[in-house]
Amino acid sequence: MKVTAVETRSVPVPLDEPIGSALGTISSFGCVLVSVRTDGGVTGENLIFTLNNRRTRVLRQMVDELAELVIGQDAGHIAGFWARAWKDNNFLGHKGVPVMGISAIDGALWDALGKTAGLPIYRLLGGAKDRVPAYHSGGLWLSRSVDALQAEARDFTAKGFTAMKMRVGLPDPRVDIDRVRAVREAIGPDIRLMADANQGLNEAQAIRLGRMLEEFDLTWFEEPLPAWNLDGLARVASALDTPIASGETEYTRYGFRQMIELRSADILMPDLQRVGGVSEFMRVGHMAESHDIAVSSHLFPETSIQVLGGLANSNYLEYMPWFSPLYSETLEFSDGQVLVPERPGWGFTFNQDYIDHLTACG
Ligand code: SMN
Ligand code: MG
Repeated sequence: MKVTAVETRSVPVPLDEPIGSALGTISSFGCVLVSVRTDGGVTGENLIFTLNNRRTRVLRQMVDELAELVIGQDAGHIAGFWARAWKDNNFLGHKGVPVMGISAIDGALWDALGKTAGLPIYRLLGGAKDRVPAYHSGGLWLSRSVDALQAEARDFTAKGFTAMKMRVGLPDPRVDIDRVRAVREAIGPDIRLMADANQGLNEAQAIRLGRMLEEFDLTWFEEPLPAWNLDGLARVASALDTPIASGETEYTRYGFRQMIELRSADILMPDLQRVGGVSEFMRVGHMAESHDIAVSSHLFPETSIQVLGGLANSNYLEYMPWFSPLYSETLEFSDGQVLVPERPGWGFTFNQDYIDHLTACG
């Protein structure tokens, strides 16, 4: 089966209200939808995005220009595409937009392979589990008041979530602590709580805040430092009892190899768009497995569920509802876990009517 065409489409996706994290304010996204067509009649789909719909054209152009490396080629030779694109991208570099372009096509090829085989991707990958614990990540933003944090946290538990993540990294650590205390009080001791500083701290601040946070029994303290400071992160990890989770801003097996060698984090959380797609997520996942390190996912719950279902060392799926309306199917939850879809490929297909509506509005 050969690839006949790669089609891309930019779709502006608004948020109901702007949200705040240490990364800045987010009020919308620019999604690039990718369709890889094959001569067998099967089409593989995938999605990558930018924050606030900025530089979406650059991202889309990268996918469009990588298409020549896959058109006319065997659609099932995904590792072959990956290696060709890696070499071809050398001059532009092996992080950032060039890798996102590879990820976009890689994921669409896996979806096409699954649809052709009539199997969900996680089974093509070997199949480790049919459900994965999930945490709610679509709230508890820095922009929320303490009352709103408590109400939102209670709402998540009422909806059946047994884990959730809040944002920290405000200029005054005492304010962060008051907010974490308020959420912990609202949810009680049995609900899992994570805190994400979104790279907003320096090493001294991270250790100080991390020590102040120890009493709240966090499941993890995420991305305390700028993503490039991997040795600093290792020092933070060794100074604290609370596990450190990081990796959403890291790229490929080479970046994660360094994180593992330096012991930068206790939990790795690759992002399908930045790590290099399904293929590279699995390489990183297995590398982590050989070091007894757990792997979580970052964003993209509809697609990440398939890679976490393929890894025995996966722990939490990040549930973020931002792109859910773009799909015709919905995630299925049971007792705080997400069931890995048994439908072919991702098990999620684009809802063309809604996408047409968003395009018309944007
Ligand atoms: C995050 C990622 C992207 C935008 C906002 C917040 C956050 C997460 O780091 O882990 O979800
Ligand atoms: Mg994060």
